[in-house]
This record gives sequence, structure tokens and C-alpha cells, in this order.
Amino acid sequence: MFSKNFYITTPIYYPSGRPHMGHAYSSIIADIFARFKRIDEYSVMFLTGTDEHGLKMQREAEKKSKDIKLFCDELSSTFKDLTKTLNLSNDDFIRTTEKRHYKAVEEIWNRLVKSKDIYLSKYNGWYSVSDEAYYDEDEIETKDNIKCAKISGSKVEWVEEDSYFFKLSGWQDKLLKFYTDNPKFILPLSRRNEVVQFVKKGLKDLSVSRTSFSWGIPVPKNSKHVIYVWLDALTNYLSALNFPNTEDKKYKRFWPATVHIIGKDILRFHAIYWPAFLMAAKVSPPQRVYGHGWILSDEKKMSKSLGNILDPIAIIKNYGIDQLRYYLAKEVSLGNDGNISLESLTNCINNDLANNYGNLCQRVFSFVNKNCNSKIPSFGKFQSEDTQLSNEIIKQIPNLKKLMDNQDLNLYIKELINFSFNANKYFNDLEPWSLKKTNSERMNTVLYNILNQIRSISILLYPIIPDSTNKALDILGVKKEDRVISKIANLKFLKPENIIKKANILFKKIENDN
Ligand code: ME8
Repeated sequence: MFSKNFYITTPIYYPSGRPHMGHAYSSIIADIFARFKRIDEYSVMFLTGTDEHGLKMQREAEKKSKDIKLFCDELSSTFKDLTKTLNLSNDDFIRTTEKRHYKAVEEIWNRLVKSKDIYLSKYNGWYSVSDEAYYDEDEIETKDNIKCAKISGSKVEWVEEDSYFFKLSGWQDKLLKFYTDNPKFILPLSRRNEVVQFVKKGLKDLSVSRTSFSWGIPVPKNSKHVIYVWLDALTNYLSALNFPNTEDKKYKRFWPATVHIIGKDILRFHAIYWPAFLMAAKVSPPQRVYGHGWILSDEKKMSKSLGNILDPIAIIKNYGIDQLRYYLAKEVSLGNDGNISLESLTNCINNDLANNYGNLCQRVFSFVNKNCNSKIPSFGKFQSEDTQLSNEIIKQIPNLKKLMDNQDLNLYIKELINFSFNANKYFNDLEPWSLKKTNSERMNTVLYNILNQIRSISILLYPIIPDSTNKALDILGVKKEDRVISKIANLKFLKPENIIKKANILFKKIENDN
């Protein structure tokens, strides 16, 4: 279904506020898919970065009386640090203030001018600085005497200024045809339907430049205008591939992008404006836009005023990065809104990580340390119960790949929990501690088989909990280059006599509520 190249992106973040759980979520999800494709031996490009232009950033800098460029440098580096804290495997970090990005945006602009999709007029209407979005009258409501966008609740202000427009109205039919021809362009399907309905109602031309502030990329040949921050920001996905150099190796290999992972609030920009801009500029649209839901806390959107913010950095400090990664991936159903709380985080760590996968590794490694002289035992003939266990995973591999190709992350995790549960059960049922007294050869075969099963489960869990699974694979002596899906089918992969290093507990149980 996909080619052997895989290009995945997160939204580039507005660095104006502190990194929050929504940022962590988008990034971790994208990282999981990127890591999965790497263990499936794809050539992977995973991009994240910061979205630094626009009125929101200009006003923040003015409020703090800071030089805007220095202000952006400072804030962007906080987000770069976040990529380390979240253990992201991104191949690049793009900033929209970089030269390479300016070049790409200018080229897109020039192409839109050339195709006659851009014209000069005047914009009169509502704008939300917080969303960096234009809204129609019917998308606005008044709350406590303040005009807000219905969709986001953000304050809007009236704007009247000279502006260039993109002829979005002319793209309605072509977009609808594009959605029909590419039925999985927008996932999940509920969001696809939302977009199709919206486009069917008709599209208005879009204001794509501003004249009332200056923090942005100047419009080529008319620097009174700066390019609308969304036209600017979306182009980051191309700038990182060295567009407009379409002969560049990266561009040739990775465009069109395989999937843009985004939050549902920015679906319109990615699923309507972006393919329209690209088609007009004669660039192929991406293959997919996946809109995930909101992270809620106590069933509500997290907000400072509600005091229900769960800070990702604090959680990582207290519980660990793999714990947070696993929890977000498992607990939140990817396309839907998901509620998170410290209580369910604790339950998830205890049940799935400490009691299930962690316990499996711990008890098997300790048993081998004590009873096999810390060496991988040699094995005899496998019996049906042994091959039944290993085949369970091998048979599922095509399905696991398909789940990940469709971003069905929750089902993928469910399968893995099952594998780990069944491996624990195999250990319990076959009682190697009893076999030790009656049939040590059989004990060795059972231990070899379960060590191998830990290898397979660890490889498949690696995209979600990379640090912990790497520790388990280190203990088993599996080389980095062998931590790939294609090696799972080899049931005799582990080398008897290799030392099983002494294991520390992978996941500590959390004893109290927090
Ligand atoms: O939108 N739950 O940046 P951003 C889940 N710069 N996701 C959330 C969330 C929550 N509570 N809050 C935010 C931007 N997000 C633009 C992107 S891309 C060309 C430009 C998600 O920093 C949000 O949906 O405001 C978005 O996907 C991401 O965090 C970045 O938001």
C-alpha cells in the first residue's frame, strides 16, 4: 500500500506558550508510527518543528518587549528540548524563520501567482489571533459581550485591510474529486465526512496576506504584505525536503508525504487549504491527513482557569517517558477525544507495564539468571504449545502492519498486550520450576522459547516504549540492526550460551494514587 519510503510529520508548534499535553500527544503518536516503519525497514523521514510567524508571535514579543527574532530563538529551543524529553526520533526540526523555508514559501507563492490563483483585493471580516484563522459571521458567537469563534472559543477581532486572496472557490469540485479518488486521504472517516460536507456547502476565497503587521514572510514583489501564516506554515512540510529543488534526493524520495498527523482543530487547514494550494502550485498533495482528537482532563478541555492541566514534563519526571508514551497511545482512542487522569495513568502503568510486559521480562530473566547460569539455554524439539505461542505473533504480522498503515494504533496495542499476557500464561502453565526437577531439557526448550517470545514482543513494542524495550533487547544480546520485524519469524534467532545480563526492574509498580 505505501511505498518503501515513509514521510510523517507532526504539526509545527506555535512556540508562544509552554509545551502542553496536546503537543506531547501529537508528537508521540507520530514518533510511534515513524519508529514502527523503521523496524519494518522503510526509509523514514520524520519531521517536527516550530511555526514562528504571525500576529500571535508578534504580539507576545511586544508584550514582553523582546526582539522578535531572539524571542523566537528562545521559544523554539524550548520545543527542540521537548523533542529530547519525549524521546522523539525526528530526522529534522524545521523552523519557519529559516532561510530554506523562505525559499520554499516564496516559490509556492510565485507559482500561485503564475497559475492566476491569487488576486489583490480588500479583506473585511473576523480574525482570531489565537487560531490565526479567518471566520465568517455564522461561525461567530457572542459570549459575555466578547465575540468568539464557535469552533474554538477564541476571541475574534474585526480586520479591514488590503489583502491578496487565493481563489479557493474555484477548487471546490477538484477537491471533492480528490477526496473521492483518495478515499483514505482524510482519516478517521468521521473527519473525512465532516470535511466533505463542509466543502460541498461551497468555499469562499481565502485571504492569504496581511498588511497590518510585519512579522512574516514578505509577499514577493510587494513587501507591504506578509504571507498569511498558514500558507507559510503548511509549506514547512516541503521546505524540509529542500523544495523548490525538486531534483533533491529528499524531495524525490519523500514527497508526497505519507501522512500528516494533526489535531482535529487544524483539519480544515490541512485537508482543504493545503491540497488546494498544492494542486494550484502543481505539486502533488500528501497521501493522508490524520486528525486525532482532543486530550481532555476530567472530561474537559485542559485549561489554566479550570486548573486541570496535566503537564507532560512533570509527568515524565515523576513516572517516566515510556510510561507517558504508552499511556497516551493506549488510553486515548486515536481518532476520538480522550480523557486522561493520574488515576488511569497509574492503573495503566501497573496493569499493562509492571504486571504484564515488565513482569514477563523480569520473571523470565531472573529465572534464567538463577537456573541457567545466566546463559541462554540450548533447546530441544519444540512442541505444539511452543510453536502455538510463537506462531501467534508470526501469523499476526501482516495484520499488525495493516493496522499501523491505517493508524489503528489502539488495536495494535491491544494485540501486543494479548501476546504478553499469553506469554505470561505459557510460563505459568508450563511451570519451568517444576520441569527443572523432572525434565531439564524440556525446561530449557520452554525457556528458550519464551526468551524468543520476549524478543518478538519487545521488537513490536519498541515504537511505543523504546527505552524499556531496548533494555530488554540489550539483555537478550540482540544487536541493534536485528531489532526489526523481518527477524521475528526466525524462532531460533537467539544464540544459546549467550549471557543474559542481570536485569533491573523495567517498570516499577506505582503504590499510591500519585
Ligand atoms: O496548530 N489535545 O500549533 P499549536 C490534543 N502551528 N491535541 C492538542 C491539544 C489537546 N488538548 N491542544 C493542542 C498549531 N493540540 C499550528 C500548526 S502545522 C502546519 C501548524 C494539538 O501549537 C493541535 O491540534 O497550536 C495541533 O495538532 C498541535 O497540538 C499543535 O498546536
